[in-house]
This record gives sequence, structure tokens and C-alpha cells, in this order.
Amino acid sequence: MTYHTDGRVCSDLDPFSEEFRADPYRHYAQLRALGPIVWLERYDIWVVHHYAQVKEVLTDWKRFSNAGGGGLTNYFKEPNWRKPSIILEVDPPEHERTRRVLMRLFTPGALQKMRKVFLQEANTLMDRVLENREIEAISQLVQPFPMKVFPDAVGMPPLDRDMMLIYGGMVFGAFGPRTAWYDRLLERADEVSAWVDARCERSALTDDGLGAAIYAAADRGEVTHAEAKLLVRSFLSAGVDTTIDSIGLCLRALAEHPEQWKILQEDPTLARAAFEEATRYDSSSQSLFRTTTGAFEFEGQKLDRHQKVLVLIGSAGRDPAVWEEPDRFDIRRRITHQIGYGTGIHGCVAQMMARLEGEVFFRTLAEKFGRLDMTQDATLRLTPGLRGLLTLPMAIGPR
Ligand code: OVM
Repeated sequence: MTYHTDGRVCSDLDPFSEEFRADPYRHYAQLRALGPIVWLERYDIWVVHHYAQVKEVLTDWKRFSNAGGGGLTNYFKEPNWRKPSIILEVDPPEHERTRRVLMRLFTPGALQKMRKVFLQEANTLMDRVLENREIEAISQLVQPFPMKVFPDAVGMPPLDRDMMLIYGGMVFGAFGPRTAWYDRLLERADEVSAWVDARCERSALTDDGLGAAIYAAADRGEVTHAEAKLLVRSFLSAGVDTTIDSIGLCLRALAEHPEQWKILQEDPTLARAAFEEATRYDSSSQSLFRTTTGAFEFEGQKLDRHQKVLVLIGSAGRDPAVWEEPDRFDIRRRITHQIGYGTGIHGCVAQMMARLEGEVFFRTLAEKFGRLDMTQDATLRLTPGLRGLLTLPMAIGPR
């Protein structure tokens, strides 16, 4: 239902409902038809969903702040369940210092070293998986890859890494509304936070990983040692669920489009392009939040100070104003304006590492796998703030 009050275009759509999340792209099209900015009465928030406004909001950090928090919780009005992130949930000038430290980790040389390690891991994993003909692809094929290569790259010991997924659920769950599901998850907040805290200590990390490099930046005075610890926490927060979900969704897209899988098999060097297209077509990151810093007009609407703005990057990736046949999954598409990693000063800092994980995963898959069929419908993960699959049953075989 849509109506207008005080010149506002209002909608009762609920982007966090199961019904919406089951088929977000249909609802995004409904929102786009309503105009450039819509008031969602369910949560008293604004939403933008066209490529142009998504990009504008993400770029204009002076009017659209990150200090109000990455999710629905408005830090200007209510406290958060954890200490805010010192890279995601801050504005310039504070943001510049922390961002710079993480940016420097992803040099071409560092990525080249990671590529060798990732390739080896993908090979071992996929040879093992190919001993089966029927698999549940999320738990057996998708999850094990980022769960191994990412914490290894950070320099974590191989202990109890499953805790990262529980923590990730809490972090991304906090992006949505309070639900019974989330309250139950948060019952373990103290225990899981204590685990993460301990894993972020310098002494808990190897001396040659990304974590050690962050502490080395602290030794040089670029950030404090307490800040270094929180930056490692950001890696453990944002580094695993995101790539698991993106790789899982890309795998399903390939299985659902056998002609695209065939193109990839014939030329596995298209793996990076395939993952790039999946990040537009069906990305793990569908939405972000910003909070207004003052009262101003935007696209003819009067925004008030400290209002939350939901930024639907998943919708921007399907906006027919900027993409030809946006609902078509086409791994040969040339993507020159990716929005799936966000953009602007808060655009995903580890996006080159995420792309590398996707590239290596799908390249190795294309080189080794022949059969790749879904045997049942996939089921969706319910974590608000991320889109991903819980299960993806498949029949597989070697080339
Ligand atoms: C962080 C963090 C957590 C979740 C997501 C994210 C998308 C960052 O703790 O910094 O970026």
C-alpha cells in the first residue's frame, strides 16, 4: 500500500520481513516505481533504491553519516549491543586514520601472495568434495573456503573458528529489527564477544598475517594499540559471512543458468567476471544504513536530523536506468560501476580480497567440476543485513 502524507511518499513494505527477503528484487522494483526516496512507516526510516540516489547518499558523507550505526539501531538515540566499529561506524576525520591502515594491507603484492595460498586451498577442498556425488553445497563446499583462507590470512590459530559465524550472526543480525530470533542469539553475546576479544589480541595472532600488519601500524603510531585490536575485530566481523554468502549465491546463479556455467567451464578465466556479475545480480550485501546529520531537502523531500536512511545497494544493482537487462545473469557483462561493495569512503575496504576469493573459488570449480545441478530448492539464511543461503543441495561430478 502506498499513500502520501505531508508530501511524503510512504510505503508499508517491510524490507526485513521474510516475505520481502524471499524475493527482494520484485519488491525493489515496486519501491523504484514509487520515486527516488520513500518513507517506510513500519520503521520510520527513509529508503533509497535507484542507482543514482544510492550512489549519491553513499558518497555524501557530510549529510549522510555513518556514526548513527550500520543498522536499524540509531546510535544518536539508543545504545548499541557492542562498542561501535571504529571504521564502519565513524565519519571523517576519525575515519581517515583507521581506513588508511586497512587500505594499505591490500597491495598488489600482498594479494599476489594470497592468491597462491587460496589456489592451493581451493584445490585441496574441491578434490575432497569431488569424492561425493551428492552434497549440501553450502556446508561442504562454500563455507569451508572463506572459513579457512580468511582467518589464515588474518593470522588466527585453527581453533574453534565456528565462533566467527556466531559472532557474524550477531553483527549482521544487529542491522535488522529486534526479533525473537535475534534476542535468542544475543543471549550468548558476552561469551562470544569475550572469545572475539581474545582472538584479536596481538599475542593470539601469527606474526605474518593481516592482524600482525595492523599491530605493526600501531607500533609506527598510525593508530593506538587499542584501536589495532578493534580493527582486527572489524575483520572478524565483516570478513567471513559476507564472502560465504556471496560465493553461495554465485554458485546458485551458475547452477540456475546452465548456459552460463557452460561458458565458464569453457573459459575458466571468466571466473572473476562471473563473481563480479553475481555481486551485482544477487549480492550478500543488499542494504546499508546512513543517518542524516541535519535537516535538508533531498529529491524534493524534507529530511529531518538524525533520521535513518536505508540504502538498497541490491536494488541499485538491478536498476534498469543504468543496467541493460538487469534481471539477466550474464557472466560476460562488463561491469564498470559495481555497487555491490558500496562506494565512497566506506566502500568495502577488503573488496579486492573478496574478489580474489571469488575468482579463485570459481576458477578452480570450473576447472574441476563437470556436473553442477541443484537437486532441491535452496533455503535462505535469515540473518538481517545479509543475504545468503542456508542450504543448497547439489548433484556434482568431475569434468
Ligand atoms: C565492522 C563491520 C562489521 C560489519 C560489517 C562491516 C560491511 C564492518 O565491525 O567494522 O562492513
